[in-house]
Amino acid sequence: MQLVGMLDSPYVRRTAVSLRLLGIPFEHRSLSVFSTFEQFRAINPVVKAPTLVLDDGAVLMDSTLIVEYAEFLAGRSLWPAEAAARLRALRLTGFALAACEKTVQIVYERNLRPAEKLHQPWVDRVLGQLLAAYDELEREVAVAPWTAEEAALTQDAVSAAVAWSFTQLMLPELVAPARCPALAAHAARAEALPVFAALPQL
Ligand SMILES: N[C@@H](CCC(=O)N[C@@H](CS)C(=O)NCC(=O)O)C(=O)O
Repeated sequence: MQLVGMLDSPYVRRTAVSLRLLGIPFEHRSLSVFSTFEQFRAINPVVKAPTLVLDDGAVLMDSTLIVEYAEFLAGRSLWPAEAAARLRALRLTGFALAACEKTVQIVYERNLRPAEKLHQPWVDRVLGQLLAAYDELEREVAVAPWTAEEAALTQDAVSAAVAWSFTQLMLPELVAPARCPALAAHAARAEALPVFAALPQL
């Protein structure tokens, strides 16, 4: 199987980290949806990263769907088994994915739109949503931090660390670590783990 997309995409990175944690072997093809658009389009006409290319040539996109398929293949999951813990992990992953999406929207607004066409009310709205997602995550993680053990990483712990590192890479001036100390500490611990270090965002 090939995982196509660059690791500076939080969606590609959470997928790659999840596949490794699940023990699913894959070849990583670091193609960009921008600088190698045509090459990417030849693989997936929709040009979305991540894209998983299966051994029979079938193509699957969307990080959550790829991880779901990988969990099916692995016969195990990165979600907690117990109901309350599962719900919490799903809720926190939702915040992490929203933080990824809002970071990407601000980056695209800045990098893809001509400066004179930038619509500041939209950027302000998205930034408010981004900060709300991180504030919610911080509130929860400060009370109940995740384990720092690689073998015990759950999907919410993976996605929150990937999201935080991505936002710090792309928009460090908009979300200060001092605003979310527990989350920043979690991300630092995760980035030091072999599975994260083997799949750096840069
Ligand atoms: N919900 C998707 C989001 C994937 C996504 O938006 N990826 C970005 C890269 S970070 C992308 O493909 N951008 C190109 C585009 O949307 O045209 C997922 O979880 O995989």
